[in-house]
Amino acid sequence: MLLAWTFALPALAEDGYDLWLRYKPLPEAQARQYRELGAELVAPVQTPTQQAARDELVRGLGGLLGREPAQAAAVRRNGALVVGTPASVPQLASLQGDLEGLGEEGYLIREARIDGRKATVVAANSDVGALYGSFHLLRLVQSGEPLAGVDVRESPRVKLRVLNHWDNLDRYVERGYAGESIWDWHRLPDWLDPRYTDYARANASIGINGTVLNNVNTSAQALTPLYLEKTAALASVFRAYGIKVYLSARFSAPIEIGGLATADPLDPAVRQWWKDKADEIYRTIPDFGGFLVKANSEGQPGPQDYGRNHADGANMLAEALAPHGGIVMWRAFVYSHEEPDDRAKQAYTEFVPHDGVFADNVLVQVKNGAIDFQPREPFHPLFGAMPRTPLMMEFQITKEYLGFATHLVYLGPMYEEVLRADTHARGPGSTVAKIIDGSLESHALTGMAGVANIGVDRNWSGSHFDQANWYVYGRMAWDPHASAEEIARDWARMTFSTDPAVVEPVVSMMMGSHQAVVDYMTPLGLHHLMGRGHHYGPGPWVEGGPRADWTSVYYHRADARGIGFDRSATGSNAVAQYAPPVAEQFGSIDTVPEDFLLWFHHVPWDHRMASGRSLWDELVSRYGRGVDYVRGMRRTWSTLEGKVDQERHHQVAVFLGIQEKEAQWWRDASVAYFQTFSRRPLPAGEAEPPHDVEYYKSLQFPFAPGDGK
Ligand code: GCW
Repeated sequence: MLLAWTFALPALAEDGYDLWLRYKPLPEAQARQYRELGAELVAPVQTPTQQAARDELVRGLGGLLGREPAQAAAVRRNGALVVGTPASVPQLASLQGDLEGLGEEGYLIREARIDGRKATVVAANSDVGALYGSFHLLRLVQSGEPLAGVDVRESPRVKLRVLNHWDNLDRYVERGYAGESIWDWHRLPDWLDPRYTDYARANASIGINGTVLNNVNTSAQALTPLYLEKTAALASVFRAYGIKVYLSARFSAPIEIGGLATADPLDPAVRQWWKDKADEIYRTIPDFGGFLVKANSEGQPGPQDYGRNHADGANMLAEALAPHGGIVMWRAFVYSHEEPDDRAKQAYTEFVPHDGVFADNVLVQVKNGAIDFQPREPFHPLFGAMPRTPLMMEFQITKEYLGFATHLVYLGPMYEEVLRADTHARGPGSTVAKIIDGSLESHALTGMAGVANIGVDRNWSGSHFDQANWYVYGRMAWDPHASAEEIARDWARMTFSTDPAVVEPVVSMMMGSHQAVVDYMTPLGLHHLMGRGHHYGPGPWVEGGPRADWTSVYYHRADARGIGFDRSATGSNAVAQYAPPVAEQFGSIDTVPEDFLLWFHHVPWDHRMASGRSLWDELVSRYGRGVDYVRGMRRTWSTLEGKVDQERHHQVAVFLGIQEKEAQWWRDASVAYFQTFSRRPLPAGEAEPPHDVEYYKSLQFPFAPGDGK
């Protein structure tokens, strides 16, 4: 009895806190191959980063293989693990030449002879490179990959790989679905929650090297001495893991906390204030990363308040940070109250004229699409349109528009779709990935940002599968050319099991899940149809209110004739912002991919689709297809009962049930609503929505999580 109870305990501990770094014992058949590797570890501990790498290896190999490796200064037996740089481990000096070209953060993993014996080596030019390599090695072992003949050579293709936390100082997380902020500001700087270290470990394991701690809609308080001291405390935890801290800067801070009468970027007193502020920050945090700025967007202050432009604003901050090596990430998510034109065009209109004018330490941070993290958007027309400015990708990891944390939606395929899109900026093959990694226009300063989905929930991300989105974001920031499917496989192996009977069904569920959410929420290029404010649930009927482009009717434009936003030459002509071959493809109803049909065109209800169906029939069938996919995921997941620990299995199963209900609700409400325009019957075999539109409109969710405040 007692024995059974003791054995039952570890299953209870699977609450998701350990993320993909679970290090549970490998099945004996897999563990056997690592016996020698796990016996002896040569890894220095002279610096905090070296210590972090060795701690991780001891923890990881100890957990996976059932015993901690013995630590040694020299290799005494075959098969040992040797980790470090030529400077920290003299035996690695012979690898100096091979390390060339790997840069500050790269590493190699291979077999080599050390001290006359065969060893597995993780070698790098810097401690942080060795830390990244250690995590990679652990991933191989976690996945049961054979190490015989291992030959890994990795270095990041993007320089700044950053999380953006939309966390307020009162711990409220805007668009957060995983509980309140993990930054316990009130108890900082003294109380360093152990969670901060685990956060840093998780990020370092996927190569994330920066974090913006506060919301882009920020209070200027974040820049006061009180908060800088707290930020410095977090930086002191993250430093060992190669992670720099950044802060969102409120453009009007010189007024609010500086006592000045203006924040005009050309005013000498304002410029001096920012220089002094930067000096103060770097006295407190010598390796501070820089500022992220949301200016003149959704009511935030900015240079345009003073008749100046984005470059004036960004360059002023850049000048203050430059002496310290800091950078400015200036967001292109702008749309003004006055601008009556198609919202999708505004960022391009405001930014392209300033190409080449931004200071060297400025990146312009562009959301993946021109509207706002919709379930599917065509790539943002700014990609390819500002060759002389480093453009940083902004992806959303938190699922503001994709079902919050309860829907199982793996974002890897969406990130991949955007990164692989061809802008044709310099002829065919000018992918977004090549703009982000700087290779297309030879930019050395490159970056990717992901809006974090992290909160105090035990499982960090609000659901077990949302951890995969944090994971894939990091891996794609490291390598924007990487494959979403391979990353899903790595994640599933580390997170659930190395058993292919678990991994393959899980990967297949994940890979189709993005298309499914597009289908049941916004098929065929529809967008921005969610509930007002909180963005929970369907709201295709949303109209009125302060501005047209915060409604749904502005975007879908359904009428008796058809549906969709005409952005072709006969409409807003947003297509003209793309390079000519793309503009041509998107601009014609005959050549636009069906996935973007209603994004770019107002299409008659009886338009013939590739399937042979009318647009109306196709639309209804896409909605149904999305719901069916969720049903399929439920079935697949139920077959994994007993193969995945009970606690996590149960929560995923329940969440899939919520997802199915909500997918059905999206489908029913949308079909009922659009039918009032199409006035057509549902295609054969499609169920009538159980309620009329008035019912769906009447549903209210005043306390849905994550709304902006
Ligand atoms: O996606 C929208 C969100 C806002 C957010 C804004 C932005 C932080 O609804 O909550 O504000 O975009 O990206 O600035």
